[in-house]
Amino acid sequence: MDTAFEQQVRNMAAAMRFPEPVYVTRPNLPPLDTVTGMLAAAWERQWLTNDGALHRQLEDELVRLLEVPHLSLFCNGTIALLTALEALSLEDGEVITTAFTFPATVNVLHWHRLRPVFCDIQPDTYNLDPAGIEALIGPDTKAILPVHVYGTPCDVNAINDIADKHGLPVIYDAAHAFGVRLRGESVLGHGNLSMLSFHATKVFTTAEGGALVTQDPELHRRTCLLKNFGITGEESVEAPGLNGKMNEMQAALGLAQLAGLDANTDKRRCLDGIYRRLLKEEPGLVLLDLPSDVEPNYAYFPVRVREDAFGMSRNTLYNALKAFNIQCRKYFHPLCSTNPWCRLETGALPHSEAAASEVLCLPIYGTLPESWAETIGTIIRSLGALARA
Ligand code: T4K
Repeated sequence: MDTAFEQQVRNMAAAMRFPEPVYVTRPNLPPLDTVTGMLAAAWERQWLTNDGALHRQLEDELVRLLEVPHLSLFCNGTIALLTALEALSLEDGEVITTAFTFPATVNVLHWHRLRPVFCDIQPDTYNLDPAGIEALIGPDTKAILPVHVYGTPCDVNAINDIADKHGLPVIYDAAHAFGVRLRGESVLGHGNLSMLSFHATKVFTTAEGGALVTQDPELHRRTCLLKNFGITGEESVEAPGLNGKMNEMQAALGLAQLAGLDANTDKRRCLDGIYRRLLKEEPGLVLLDLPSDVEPNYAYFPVRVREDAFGMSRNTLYNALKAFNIQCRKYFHPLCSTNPWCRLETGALPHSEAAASEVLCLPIYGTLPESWAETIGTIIRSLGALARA
C-alpha cells in the first residue's frame, strides 16, 4: 500500500518524468571516426596489443598532459592496483585504508593475503582521516592505501609525514582523480604509486583501462615488467607477472578523447555550478566543498542528505528520483568493512557509516543538457518541500 507521500511523488513525476533514464554518468565519447581512423592504422600494422604504437603514444601523451614523470597503462584500474601491491612486494600483513570506497580498493588486498585495517574518514572530504592512522599502525602494518574520493585530494602532506615516520609505503587509489591538481601540481605526484581508472564511467575513458603513476624509475620499470608476465626477453622471465596490458583498441579510444577533454571539464564545471546554485541553500543538503587550492575534475556530484532537516532520508530521495527516471547512485554503500571477507576487529567508523547512509551522487557528465541539471535540481527542491510540508 502506497503512503500519501509516495502518491504525491507519483503525481509530481507524472508531470515531470524524464522520457529516458538519466544515468549518474555517461561515457565521454569522442567522434567515432576519430577512433576508427586510428584503428585503421592499427589494422594496417596488424598490431593489436603488447606495447603497440597507439599504446606508446597514449602513454607519452598522458605523461605530458598529467605532468607526471612515469606512467604505465593497464587493462583496468583494479589490475593496476593489484600490480602496485606486487611491485612493492606487499604480502601477508595489514594495510590501513578506507571503507568508504568502491569494492576494488579493498578486494585487491585479499588477493595478496593482506588484511584491511579500516581508518575512519573526514566527514567533510570523505577521505581517510590522517588523525586516525597512527593509532592503527602496528607490527604487521605494510602500507597505507588512501583514496582520493570523488577526486578530492587527500591530506597528502599529513599522510606523507606519517608514512615517513613509520617507514611505510603509500599507494593512492586515484581512480577518481584524473587531471586533478593540488596547489598547482598533479595530485598524482604523491605517495609511492597512484592508480588511475579509465573505466567507461570515468572522466577520461578507454572503456576499461587504468594506469600506475610513480616518481620512481625503478618502480616504474617493475610495474611495466609485472603487467607483461614479468617477461624480459624471449627466453627470460624475471618476476611472477600477470597480464595487465592495455590493448590498441583501448588506446585508440583514449587518444581520440584527448582533444575534447577541456571542453568536457568545462561542461562538467557548468553543471556543477547549476547544482550548487540550486541546492546550496536547501535545508538538510550538504554539498562537497571545492577547496581553493584544488583544480577539480568534477567527476562526481555527491550530495549529503540529512534526514532531519531535509525531511526525507537519502534512500527515500533515491527512490523518489527513480520515479522521475533519474538514476542516481549511492556511492559508496555498503561500506567495504561490511563485506564478509573484510570483517575484522576494526574500531568504530562513525563518519564512514554516516556517509554511506547519507550520500547520493547526482547525474553529471559532459553530454548532460544544462536544462536537465536545472530540472533535476528543481525536482530535488520540490521533493524536499513536499517532505517537509
Ligand atoms: N577504486 C575506486 C575508488 C573506484 O571507484 C573504482 C571503480 C576502482 C578502484 C576500480 O577501477 P576499474 O577496475 O573499474 O578501472 C562503476 C564502475 O564500474 C567502476 O569502474 C567505478 N569505480 C564505480 C565508481 O562505478 P557501477 O557498478 O556503478 O557501474 P555501472 O555499470 O552500474 O555504471 C554506472 C552508470 O554508468 C550506469 O547506470 C550507466 C552508466 N554507464 C555505464 C557503462 C559501463 C554508461 O552510460 N555506459 C557504460 O558503458 O561501477
